Amino acid sequence: MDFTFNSAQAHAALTLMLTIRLFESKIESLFSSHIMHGTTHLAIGQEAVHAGVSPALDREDWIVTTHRCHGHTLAKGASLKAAFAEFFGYSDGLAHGLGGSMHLVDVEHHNAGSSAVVGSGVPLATGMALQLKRKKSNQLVVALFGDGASSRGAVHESMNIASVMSLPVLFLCEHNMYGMSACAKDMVSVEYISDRGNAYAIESTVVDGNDVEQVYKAVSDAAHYIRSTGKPYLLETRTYRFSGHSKSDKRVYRTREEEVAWLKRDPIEMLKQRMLQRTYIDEKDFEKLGQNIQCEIDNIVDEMIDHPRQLSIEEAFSYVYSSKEHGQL
Ligand SMILES: Cc1ncc(C[n+]2csc(CCOP(=O)(O)OP(=O)(O)O)c2C)c(N)n1
Ligand SMILES: [Mg+2]
Repeated sequence: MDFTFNSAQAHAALTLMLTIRLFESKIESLFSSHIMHGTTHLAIGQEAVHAGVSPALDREDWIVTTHRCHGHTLAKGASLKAAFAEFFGYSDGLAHGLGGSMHLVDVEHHNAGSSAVVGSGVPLATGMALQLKRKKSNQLVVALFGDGASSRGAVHESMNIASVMSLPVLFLCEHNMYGMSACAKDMVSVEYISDRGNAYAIESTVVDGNDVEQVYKAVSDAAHYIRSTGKPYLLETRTYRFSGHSKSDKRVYRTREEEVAWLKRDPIEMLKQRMLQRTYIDEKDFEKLGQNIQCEIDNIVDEMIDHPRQLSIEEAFSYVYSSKEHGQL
C-alpha cells in the first residue's frame, strides 16, 4: 500500500482508537459489575474502521450507524461525557438518556443515529442522500451495515435506487465475520460483499478493516468519487470483533484458535508497530497516552456515579411527540 499517515494523522488515529477501546472496555466492566443495565454490543477489535471512516469525511457529511455504534459515534465527534451519560440514562446524554447503547444519536456532529433493527439505517441513509441531492448539496451520507445486514432486502433495494437515481451515499459494510452466532461463510452468498455492487452497477472495493491507513484512504477515495460523479459507492472493510456479539455471548460458535489468529492482527497494535518503526512514537509515549485516556474516562465515570441526573417523567414525555422547538417539519 502506497498511502501512509504523516505523524499528526497517525497520532490522531492512535488516540482515537485507544479512546474507543478504553471507552468500550469501561462499558464492559460497568455492565459486568451491574452498575449499568440492559445489554450492549461492543466492537472491540474493529477500531480501525471507526478511526478510518469519519476522520476521512468532511465535517458536514452524515453517518447512519448500527446497533454496534459506539466507536463510530465517538469518531464522528461525540464527547466521552455525552456518550457515558447516555449509558447511565442521564438527561445530558446523547439521546437525553432515553436511548442507551443501541440508540446513540448526535445531530450536532451529523450523526443521524442508529436503531436495533438490523439493516434499517441503510434505507434511511439513502433517503437522506436523496434530500441532499435535491438541495444540490455537496454533502454525502455513509450508510454503515454489517455482513449479516448485507443480505436484507432493504439493503438491496437501497443500493438499487441509489444507483438508479445517482445518490451520494457510501454503502459501508463492516464485515466482522459473524452476524450473532452465524458465520458469514455459511450465510452470505459471495466471498466478497463488495462484489454485490456489480448487480447494481455500483463501483466497489474491499480493504483490510484492521489497517486504519487502508480504511482511511479507501473512504477518502470513495468520498472523492461520490462528490465528483454524484454516484453511490460500496466499500467492504474486513475485520473481526474480539468481543462476543452482546453482553451474554459465550462465543461457542467459534474456536479460541481463530480468535488468537485475529488477535495477532489487533488494529491498535498494528498502527503502534508502524509508528514505532517510523519513530513517530516510543513505548513510553504509548503508555502515557493510554494512561491519560484511562484517567479521563475514570474521572468522567466517577463523577457520573456520584451525581445521578435521570430526566424527569415530565421531560421524558416531552420527547414522545415532535414539537416546533424540537424541529417539526
Ligand atoms: C431485523 C432484525 N433481525 C434480527 C435481529 C437480531 N439481530 C441483532 S444483531 C444481529 C446480527 C447482525 O449482524 P451484522 O449485520 O453482521 O452486524 P454485527 O452484529 O456483526 O455488527 C441480529 C440477527 C434484529 N435486531 N433485527
Ligand atoms: Mg457482522
